[in-house]
Amino acid sequence: MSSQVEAAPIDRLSINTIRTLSMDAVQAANSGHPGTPMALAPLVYCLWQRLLRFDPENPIWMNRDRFVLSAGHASMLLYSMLHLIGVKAVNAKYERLGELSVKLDDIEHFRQLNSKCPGHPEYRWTSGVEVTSGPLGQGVATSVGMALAGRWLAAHFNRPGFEMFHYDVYALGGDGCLMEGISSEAASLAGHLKLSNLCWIYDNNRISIEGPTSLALSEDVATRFIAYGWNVTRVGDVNDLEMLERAFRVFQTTHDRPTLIIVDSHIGYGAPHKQDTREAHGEPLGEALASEESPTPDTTQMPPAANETDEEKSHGTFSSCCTNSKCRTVGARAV
Ligand SMILES: Cc1ncc(C[n+]2csc(CCOP(=O)(O)OP(=O)(O)O)c2C)c(N)n1
Repeated sequence: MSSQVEAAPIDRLSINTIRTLSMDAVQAANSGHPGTPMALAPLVYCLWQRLLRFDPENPIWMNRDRFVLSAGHASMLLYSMLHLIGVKAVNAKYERLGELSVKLDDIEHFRQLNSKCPGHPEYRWTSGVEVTSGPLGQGVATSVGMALAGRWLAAHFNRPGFEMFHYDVYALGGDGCLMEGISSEAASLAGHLKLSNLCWIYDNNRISIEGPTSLALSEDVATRFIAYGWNVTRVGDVNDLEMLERAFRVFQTTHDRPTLIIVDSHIGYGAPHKQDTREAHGEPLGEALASEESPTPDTTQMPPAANETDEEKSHGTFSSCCTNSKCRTVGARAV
């Protein structure tokens, strides 16, 4: 497996910041799902940083690309992104509030009453959340309707030389989402309608809530989606940003069918004893990774803060988080 150590320092720092912010929030709440945010941090980073057409100042811009976190239990993945890219808040009436959608204080109160970071994402409660998710399959299924709506808007309002609507919809789900019948029905319809503005990302981590997915799932997902009429592509290592970007570009240049990107990842990536285990799915990792029955975290997988370069220390968009004295995201990694 290639390592994200090959990524540029600023990319590496950004990805690890998403990871550690997510881990810390779950730890502070003593409840939640750290493993998938740790695994998929590179994926959301690549998508939001390199591809998504989205204005943090205006999260309700009508032609924005939509990102749907169908694996709603991994909500800290989304909250970390919304916080770090500085998405601004609008209220339920879509009035701009001029403040961050997800403040550090919200993350510190993850899963607590009134926090903008409830256990599962809620539409119109947290700006930047496009779909309420948590019931597995719901987000991916809804994304089909969103892609369909995009096509409808384009057909009704676009004029030659004046394209008002051409947005894409990305939905991220795991084994649980694809096990649910609703996702099969929705995928079939998307294939039938040739919704090429729709991209599903399947987190193929081989682990679910009870243990290995082999306990309950042995179908060939790729072949099933090919049968639905989808374009199917694969990224063998979620830490490979270039391969991820290439897969997303394939989606963007596919104009006759929806795309499924199957991404191999390791739940709880970097946790010395919990990576690739069901425990990483829905349990806090422990007060410090170092106390997790191991004297030291696996620093080959997550560079410690002590090794930060000057460039990393003075990073741009992510700096408001990492330099905040209340935030443990970088310091927590020091060993
Ligand atoms: C319809 C539905 N059934 C059950 C659950 C409870 N549940 C939450 S997460 C989960 C397992 C999801 O597994 P997977 O998609 O592989 O997520 P990962 O372990 O990779 O985070 C289950 C069964 C749910 N949220 N929705």
